[in-house]
Amino acid sequence: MNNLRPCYHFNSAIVRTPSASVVRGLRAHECGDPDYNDLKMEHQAYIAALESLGLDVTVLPELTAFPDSVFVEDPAVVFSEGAVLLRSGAASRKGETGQISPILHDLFETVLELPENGHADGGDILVTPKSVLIGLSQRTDSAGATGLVECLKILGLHGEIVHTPKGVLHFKTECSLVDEETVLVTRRMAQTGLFDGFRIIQIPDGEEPAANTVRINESVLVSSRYQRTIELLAQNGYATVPVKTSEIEKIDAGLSCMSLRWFRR
Ligand code: CIR
Repeated sequence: MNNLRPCYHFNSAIVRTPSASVVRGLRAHECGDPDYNDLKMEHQAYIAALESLGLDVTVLPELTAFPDSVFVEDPAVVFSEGAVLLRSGAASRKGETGQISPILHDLFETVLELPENGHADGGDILVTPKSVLIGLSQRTDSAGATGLVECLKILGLHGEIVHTPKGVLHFKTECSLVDEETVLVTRRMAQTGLFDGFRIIQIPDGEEPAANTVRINESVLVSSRYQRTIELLAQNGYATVPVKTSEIEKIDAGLSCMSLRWFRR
């Protein structure tokens, strides 16, 4: 990337207030609906954590018609260089792109769009210092990934298409970048070999959902549910900010999916 700042140096974020309809959010396995009030509290604590790390947070209004719209990471991807509007591979989420478009046009000079035949979710995009990894998945197809690589080129960034392991919702469901040369990954993700050039910290078995952390400036946001992962990160020298995720996890979500983050010049 043509970018000398670490790719986790952020000063801005966008989030969206969860609507009561979030309890009908998509999920791969049924483990009960989330409790709306508890989920709202988790979301407020998440915003407070972003602000405590120095981010200026734009909070968008709730959208009843889109139960999963609290997961703003999926309909777009943003960089200091510009934003790209994506198109979800999940039918009920396609309309979220049009809903996030106006604020991106307000905040970014350059806003690009995927070609019409492609699908891609932001949850499949992992930004690393050398390239933007795009995981093919149930939500991101090769037309979408190829279109995204073209958009990234226009922004001066390099995209690389990889395969999300079968059965994993999004590429980032099981991995995150914790510093410029280190990733936190599940055993399944480590075995793909995709991160062979990185130092790998492997999630303790049984704590797989903890892999979706977010490095922001000097800290790592991590789910407070996974004590062994928090200890592992601390042993490796990372400052952690634990955030509750009990309710959002019921609809297959982790920490990265609830915000778009970038460094605003
Ligand atoms: C979905 O299935 O689309 C939502 N229930 C969860 C989205 C999580 N998004 C993400 O990790 N980027």
